Amino acid sequence: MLTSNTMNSIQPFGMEILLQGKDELFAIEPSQFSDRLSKEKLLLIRGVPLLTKQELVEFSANLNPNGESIEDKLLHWDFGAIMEMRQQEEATNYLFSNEKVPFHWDGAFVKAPSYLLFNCVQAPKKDEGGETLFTYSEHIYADLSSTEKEQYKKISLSYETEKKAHYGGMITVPLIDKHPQTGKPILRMAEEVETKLNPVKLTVHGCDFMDTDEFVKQMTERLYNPKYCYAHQWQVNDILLADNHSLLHGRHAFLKSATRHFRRVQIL
Ligand SMILES: O=C(O)CCC(=O)C(=O)O
Ligand SMILES: [Fe+2]
Repeated sequence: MLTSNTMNSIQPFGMEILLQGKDELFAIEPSQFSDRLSKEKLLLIRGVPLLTKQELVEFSANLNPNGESIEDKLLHWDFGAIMEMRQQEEATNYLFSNEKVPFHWDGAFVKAPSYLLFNCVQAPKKDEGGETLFTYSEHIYADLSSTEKEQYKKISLSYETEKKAHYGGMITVPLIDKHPQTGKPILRMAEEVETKLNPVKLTVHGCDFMDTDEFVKQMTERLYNPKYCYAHQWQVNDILLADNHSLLHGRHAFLKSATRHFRRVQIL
Protein backbone atom coordinates (compact mmCIF):
# COMPACT_ATOMS: atom_id res chain seq x y z
CA MET A 1 0.00 0.00 0.00
CA LEU A 2 1.09 3.53 -0.68
CA THR A 3 0.61 5.40 2.57
CA SER A 4 1.17 9.02 3.52
CA ASN A 5 4.07 8.17 5.83
CA THR A 6 6.11 6.89 2.89
CA MET A 7 5.41 9.93 0.71
CA ASN A 8 6.84 13.44 0.57
CA SER A 9 5.83 16.30 -1.71
CA ILE A 10 8.36 17.57 -4.21
CA GLN A 11 8.36 21.28 -5.10
CA PRO A 12 6.86 22.71 -7.27
CA PHE A 13 5.05 19.42 -8.06
CA GLY A 14 5.46 15.68 -7.78
CA MET A 15 5.72 13.11 -5.02
CA GLU A 16 8.61 11.13 -3.57
CA ILE A 17 7.74 7.59 -2.47
CA LEU A 18 10.10 5.81 -0.11
CA LEU A 19 10.01 2.03 -0.31
CA GLN A 20 12.01 -0.78 1.19
CA GLY A 21 13.25 -2.90 -1.65
CA LYS A 22 11.98 -4.71 -4.70
CA ASP A 23 9.55 -6.96 -2.86
CA GLU A 24 7.61 -3.93 -1.68
CA LEU A 25 7.73 -2.34 -5.16
CA PHE A 26 6.26 -5.41 -6.80
CA ALA A 27 3.75 -6.04 -4.00
CA ILE A 28 2.03 -2.70 -4.59
CA GLU A 29 -0.89 -2.83 -6.99
CA PRO A 30 0.32 -1.11 -10.23
CA SER A 31 -2.88 0.98 -10.39
CA GLN A 32 -1.82 2.64 -7.13
CA PHE A 33 1.21 4.07 -8.90
CA SER A 34 -0.65 4.99 -12.10
CA ASP A 35 -3.51 6.65 -10.17
CA ARG A 36 -0.98 8.67 -8.17
CA LEU A 37 0.96 9.53 -11.28
CA SER A 38 -2.08 10.82 -13.14
CA LYS A 39 -2.70 13.14 -10.18
CA GLU A 40 0.84 14.21 -9.25
CA LYS A 41 2.40 14.04 -12.77
CA LEU A 42 5.78 13.03 -11.35
CA LEU A 43 6.68 10.22 -8.95
CA LEU A 44 10.15 9.60 -7.59
CA ILE A 45 10.54 6.14 -6.07
CA ARG A 46 13.55 5.63 -3.80
CA GLY A 47 14.73 2.76 -1.66
CA VAL A 48 14.65 0.13 -4.41
CA PRO A 49 17.91 -1.42 -5.70
CA LEU A 50 18.59 -1.09 -9.42
CA LEU A 51 16.04 -3.07 -11.40
CA THR A 52 17.29 -5.65 -13.85
CA LYS A 53 16.28 -4.92 -17.44
CA GLN A 54 13.65 -7.63 -17.19
CA GLU A 55 12.22 -6.18 -13.97
CA LEU A 56 12.25 -2.72 -15.52
CA VAL A 57 10.21 -3.88 -18.50
CA GLU A 58 7.86 -5.86 -16.25
CA PHE A 59 7.27 -2.99 -13.83
CA SER A 60 6.71 -0.52 -16.69
CA ALA A 61 4.36 -2.82 -18.61
CA ASN A 62 2.29 -3.45 -15.46
CA LEU A 63 1.57 0.28 -15.28
CA ASN A 64 -0.28 0.09 -18.60
CA PRO A 65 -3.60 -1.74 -18.23
CA ASN A 66 -4.28 -1.43 -21.99
CA GLY A 67 -3.08 -3.73 -24.72
CA GLU A 68 -2.18 -7.39 -24.82
CA SER A 69 1.42 -7.63 -25.88
CA ILE A 70 4.48 -5.83 -24.57
CA GLU A 71 4.60 -3.90 -27.87
CA ASP A 72 1.09 -2.60 -27.14
CA LYS A 73 2.11 -1.48 -23.67
CA LEU A 74 5.56 0.01 -24.21
CA LEU A 75 6.94 2.02 -27.11
CA HIS A 76 9.57 0.01 -28.99
CA TRP A 77 12.40 1.44 -31.09
CA ASP A 78 15.15 -0.24 -33.09
CA PHE A 79 16.94 -0.78 -29.74
CA GLY A 80 13.81 -2.25 -28.10
CA ALA A 81 11.85 -0.82 -25.14
CA ILE A 82 14.83 0.32 -23.06
CA MET A 83 16.94 3.26 -24.11
CA GLU A 84 20.35 3.44 -22.46
CA MET A 85 20.89 7.15 -21.88
CA ARG A 86 24.60 7.82 -21.49
CA GLN A 87 27.39 9.61 -23.31
CA GLN A 88 28.72 7.88 -26.39
CA GLU A 89 32.24 8.38 -27.75
CA GLU A 90 31.23 9.47 -31.24
CA ALA A 91 27.68 10.72 -30.59
CA THR A 92 25.84 11.89 -33.70
CA ASN A 93 22.91 13.16 -31.64
CA TYR A 94 23.00 15.60 -28.70
CA LEU A 95 21.00 13.26 -26.43
CA PHE A 96 24.01 10.98 -26.28
CA SER A 97 26.51 13.77 -25.65
CA ASN A 98 27.02 15.89 -22.51
CA GLU A 99 25.10 18.84 -24.01
CA LYS A 100 21.97 20.35 -22.57
CA VAL A 101 18.66 18.97 -23.84
CA PRO A 102 16.11 21.70 -24.50
CA PHE A 103 12.49 21.15 -23.44
CA HIS A 104 10.44 18.70 -25.49
CA TRP A 105 7.94 15.91 -25.11
CA ASP A 106 8.88 12.38 -26.12
CA GLY A 107 7.67 10.59 -29.21
CA ALA A 108 6.71 13.81 -31.05
CA PHE A 109 7.91 12.44 -34.38
CA VAL A 110 6.34 9.00 -33.94
CA LYS A 111 3.84 8.47 -31.13
CA ALA A 112 3.72 10.26 -27.79
CA PRO A 113 3.76 7.79 -24.89
CA SER A 114 1.66 8.57 -21.78
CA TYR A 115 4.38 8.08 -19.21
CA LEU A 116 8.16 8.01 -19.08
CA LEU A 117 10.03 5.82 -16.64
CA PHE A 118 13.69 6.41 -15.81
CA ASN A 119 15.91 4.16 -13.69
CA CYS A 120 19.26 5.65 -12.72
CA VAL A 121 22.33 3.41 -13.06
CA GLN A 122 25.03 6.04 -12.47
CA ALA A 123 24.43 9.58 -11.27
CA PRO A 124 26.65 12.64 -11.81
CA LYS A 125 28.05 14.26 -8.68
CA LYS A 126 26.31 17.31 -7.22
CA ASP A 127 28.36 20.00 -8.98
CA GLU A 128 28.68 18.20 -12.33
CA GLY A 129 25.30 19.23 -13.82
CA GLY A 130 23.04 16.78 -15.66
CA GLU A 131 19.82 17.47 -13.78
CA THR A 132 16.75 16.40 -15.76
CA LEU A 133 14.19 19.20 -15.94
CA PHE A 134 10.43 18.78 -15.88
CA THR A 135 8.09 21.70 -16.45
CA TYR A 136 4.34 21.68 -15.89
CA SER A 137 2.86 22.92 -19.18
CA GLU A 138 -0.70 22.46 -17.92
CA HIS A 139 -0.04 25.01 -15.18
CA ILE A 140 1.75 27.38 -17.58
CA TYR A 141 -1.38 27.33 -19.74
CA ALA A 142 -3.71 27.80 -16.76
CA ASP A 143 -1.78 30.94 -15.70
CA LEU A 144 -2.03 32.63 -19.13
CA SER A 145 -4.35 35.62 -19.37
CA SER A 146 -7.62 35.09 -21.26
CA THR A 147 -6.27 37.29 -24.08
CA GLU A 148 -3.15 35.13 -24.33
CA LYS A 149 -5.25 31.96 -24.34
CA GLU A 150 -7.28 33.33 -27.27
CA GLN A 151 -4.17 34.46 -29.18
CA TYR A 152 -2.23 31.26 -28.58
CA LYS A 153 -5.08 29.16 -29.97
CA LYS A 154 -4.06 30.40 -33.43
CA ILE A 155 -0.47 29.25 -33.12
CA SER A 156 0.92 26.07 -34.55
CA LEU A 157 4.52 24.92 -34.45
CA SER A 158 6.60 22.91 -36.89
CA TYR A 159 9.55 20.83 -35.75
CA GLU A 160 12.01 19.42 -38.23
CA THR A 161 15.06 17.23 -37.73
CA GLU A 162 17.13 14.77 -39.69
CA LYS A 163 16.84 11.14 -38.60
CA LYS A 164 20.25 10.42 -37.14
CA ALA A 165 19.17 8.69 -33.93
CA HIS A 166 15.92 6.78 -33.43
CA TYR A 167 13.59 9.65 -34.46
CA GLY A 168 13.31 12.33 -37.12
CA GLY A 169 11.13 13.99 -39.74
CA MET A 170 8.85 17.01 -39.72
CA ILE A 171 5.66 17.57 -37.74
CA THR A 172 3.27 20.47 -37.27
CA VAL A 173 1.21 20.62 -34.07
CA PRO A 174 -1.11 23.15 -32.44
CA LEU A 175 0.59 24.97 -29.54
CA ILE A 176 -2.41 24.23 -27.35
CA ASP A 177 -3.45 20.61 -27.36
CA LYS A 178 -5.56 18.39 -25.09
CA HIS A 179 -4.26 15.81 -22.66
CA PRO A 180 -5.43 12.52 -24.26
CA GLN A 181 -6.56 11.07 -20.90
CA THR A 182 -7.90 14.08 -18.97
CA GLY A 183 -8.84 16.46 -21.80
CA LYS A 184 -7.05 19.32 -20.01
CA PRO A 185 -5.21 21.92 -22.14
CA ILE A 186 -1.48 21.28 -22.46
CA LEU A 187 1.28 23.01 -24.40
CA ARG A 188 3.21 21.31 -27.20
CA MET A 189 6.01 23.83 -26.87
CA ALA A 190 9.38 22.27 -27.57
CA GLU A 191 12.45 24.44 -27.87
CA GLU A 192 14.60 24.73 -30.94
CA VAL A 193 17.73 22.59 -30.57
CA GLU A 194 20.84 24.50 -31.55
CA THR A 195 23.67 22.02 -31.72
CA LYS A 196 26.15 20.54 -34.17
CA LEU A 197 24.75 17.14 -33.22
CA ASN A 198 21.41 16.73 -35.02
CA PRO A 199 19.66 20.13 -34.52
CA VAL A 200 15.86 20.54 -34.40
CA LYS A 201 14.43 23.52 -36.26
CA LEU A 202 11.32 25.26 -34.88
CA THR A 203 8.97 27.33 -37.08
CA VAL A 204 6.13 29.32 -35.53
CA HIS A 205 2.92 29.80 -37.54
CA GLY A 206 -0.01 32.13 -36.85
CA CYS A 207 1.78 34.51 -34.49
CA ASP A 208 0.46 37.71 -36.06
CA PHE A 209 -0.25 39.45 -32.74
CA MET A 210 3.41 39.80 -31.72
CA ASP A 211 6.96 39.35 -32.93
CA THR A 212 7.71 35.62 -33.27
CA ASP A 213 11.10 35.86 -31.55
CA GLU A 214 9.49 37.69 -28.63
CA PHE A 215 6.82 34.98 -28.39
CA VAL A 216 9.48 32.25 -28.27
CA LYS A 217 11.49 34.22 -25.68
CA GLN A 218 8.45 34.69 -23.43
CA MET A 219 7.46 31.04 -23.69
CA THR A 220 11.01 29.90 -22.98
CA GLU A 221 11.12 32.05 -19.85
CA ARG A 222 7.91 30.44 -18.66
CA LEU A 223 9.27 26.93 -19.27
CA TYR A 224 12.28 27.58 -17.04
CA ASN A 225 10.40 29.55 -14.36
CA PRO A 226 10.93 27.74 -11.02
CA LYS A 227 7.21 28.12 -10.37
CA TYR A 228 6.64 25.44 -13.03
CA CYS A 229 10.02 23.76 -13.41
CA TYR A 230 11.56 21.00 -11.29
CA ALA A 231 15.25 20.14 -11.71
CA HIS A 232 15.88 16.53 -10.73
CA GLN A 233 19.27 15.75 -9.30
CA TRP A 234 19.80 12.05 -9.93
CA GLN A 235 20.76 9.50 -7.28
CA VAL A 236 21.76 5.98 -8.21
CA ASN A 237 18.73 3.60 -8.34
CA ASP A 238 16.16 6.41 -8.61
CA ILE A 239 12.99 5.33 -10.36
CA LEU A 240 11.29 8.39 -11.79
CA LEU A 241 7.92 8.38 -13.52
CA ALA A 242 6.66 11.41 -15.43
CA ASP A 243 3.52 12.30 -17.39
CA ASN A 244 4.72 12.97 -20.94
CA HIS A 245 1.63 15.03 -21.87
CA SER A 246 1.20 17.37 -18.87
CA LEU A 247 4.94 17.94 -18.53
CA LEU A 248 7.77 18.82 -20.89
CA HIS A 249 11.28 17.69 -20.06
CA GLY A 250 14.88 18.52 -20.85
CA ARG A 251 18.23 18.49 -19.05
CA HIS A 252 21.12 20.67 -17.97
CA ALA A 253 24.46 20.08 -19.66
CA PHE A 254 27.00 18.14 -17.62
CA LEU A 255 30.74 17.76 -17.41
CA LYS A 256 32.26 15.48 -19.99
CA SER A 257 34.06 13.69 -17.19
CA ALA A 258 30.82 12.99 -15.29
CA THR A 259 29.40 9.49 -15.17
CA ARG A 260 25.70 9.67 -15.96
CA HIS A 261 23.64 6.71 -17.06
CA PHE A 262 19.98 5.90 -16.83
CA ARG A 263 17.56 3.62 -18.58
CA ARG A 264 14.37 5.05 -20.02
CA VAL A 265 11.16 3.23 -20.90
CA GLN A 266 8.15 4.87 -22.56
CA ILE A 267 4.74 3.62 -21.44
CA LEU A 268 2.04 3.96 -24.11
O1 LIG B 1 19.14 13.11 -20.38
C1 LIG B 1 18.10 13.53 -19.88
O2 LIG B 1 18.02 13.87 -18.72
C2 LIG B 1 16.83 13.63 -20.69
C3 LIG B 1 16.89 12.84 -21.91
C4 LIG B 1 15.56 12.71 -22.56
O3 LIG B 1 15.02 13.63 -23.07
C5 LIG B 1 14.90 11.39 -22.54
O4 LIG B 1 15.45 10.43 -22.00
O5 LIG B 1 13.80 11.29 -23.10
FE1 LIG C 1 13.09 13.07 -23.91
